[in-house]
Amino acid sequence: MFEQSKVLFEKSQRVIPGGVNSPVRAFRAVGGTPVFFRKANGAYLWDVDGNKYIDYVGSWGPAILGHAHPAVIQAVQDKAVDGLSFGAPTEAELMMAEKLCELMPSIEQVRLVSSGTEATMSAIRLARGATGRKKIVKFEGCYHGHADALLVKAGSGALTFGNPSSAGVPPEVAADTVVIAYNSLKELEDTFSAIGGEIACVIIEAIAGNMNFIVPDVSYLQALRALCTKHGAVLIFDEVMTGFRVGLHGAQGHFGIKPDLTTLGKVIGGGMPVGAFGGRRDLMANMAPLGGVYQAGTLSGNPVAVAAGLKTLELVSAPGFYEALSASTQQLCDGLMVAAREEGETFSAASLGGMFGMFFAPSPPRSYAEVMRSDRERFNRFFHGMLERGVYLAPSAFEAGFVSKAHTDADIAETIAHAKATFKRLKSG
Ligand code: KE4
Repeated sequence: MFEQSKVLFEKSQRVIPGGVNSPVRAFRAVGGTPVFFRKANGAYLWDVDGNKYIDYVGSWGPAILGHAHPAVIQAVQDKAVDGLSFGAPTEAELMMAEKLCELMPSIEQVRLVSSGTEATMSAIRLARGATGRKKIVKFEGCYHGHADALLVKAGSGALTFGNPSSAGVPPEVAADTVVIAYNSLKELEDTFSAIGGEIACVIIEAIAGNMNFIVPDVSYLQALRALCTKHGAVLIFDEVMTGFRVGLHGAQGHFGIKPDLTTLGKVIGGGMPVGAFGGRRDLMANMAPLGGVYQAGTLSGNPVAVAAGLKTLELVSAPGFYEALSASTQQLCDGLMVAAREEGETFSAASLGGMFGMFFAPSPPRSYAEVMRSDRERFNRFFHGMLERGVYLAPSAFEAGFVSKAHTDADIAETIAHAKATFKRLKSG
């Protein structure tokens, strides 16, 4: 079934570390050989062995319209023939900036970059430059890309400095990153009581999609907002994943909470490399060439990538888009839970907008610790059972899943039928 993928993976490992350009793709978490894909269209993927899959990764979020949407492809082609990159201002990036300010009211000014990592790295630097403070606060289980200051895991105690979660991150860099438990009001309050005046920013996934899927209590986020305001810390919502995925105005629109800065990626590029960070005008005024915080990029605001993003944002703005997407995502989760119950499987699922989480646990986790208690071995067996039946899930128990507008009721029903067969197979050991 995966012969060609095996051949290509063996060759790739000779010239690419681990055979992949991003670690999660290597299937290390689930075992087995990563699948090499040749083509994607709508809700479907085809691998190099000709196997077809219903896709619930969607390139980790960007493919919200379905892959290779004709209007997006046309927009890319139309723009590409006029030049791929100028390294100079273009009207396209102006239009993207205006659209982001329109759809994300907390964003008064925005800078385009080429990835989510660049967006969060720049937002952290801006917060430190604007406040003159060094400390940043992040949450265990949240991922914000691979900038040094964010590759940090919790220290021995919640309030002690962080430790690098990657080789190559100097301890003195990690020392200024405090990592605390997600959705824990007490740890939040204790942290601000202890070091509130030293905190440059708090960066959070307002809906966590990198420890599978957790929607925190709105009261928790409201408390976070109030504490940042009280102590003069910049509140950064990392909406690289949730932006235009959970709704037209992101997680901040869902919760009605205004962060000081927002980072974006994925959907705003429609599958092409676009990231962005933006927010309060007084903060953004610190960015070079206006102010002293430096950030740059050869391909920032690339007109071809922006054309894909603009067309994507135009199409997700259609009336009823998110209502329909939310309904099909919830239909998937409900069907998976019914199938699991019928097979006596301890399983739960939850969704918001076009993203969802699945857990081999009695109910959706509310914290990183609870996520870690779910049965990842059972997930891994489920993952492979579904893969063999033609359903492509994220190759890790700690990733969220994504539904696109292209997923039909028939696709959802077929997925649920495959899940029922897979649960039955799991039961037989
Ligand atoms: P990129 O640099 O990968 O474009 O974005 C980093 C990033 C920042 N913030 C959040 C909330 C993110 O989810 C991400 C990237 N997400 C992962 C999937 N969990 C990308 C997949 C990968 O690393 O290959």
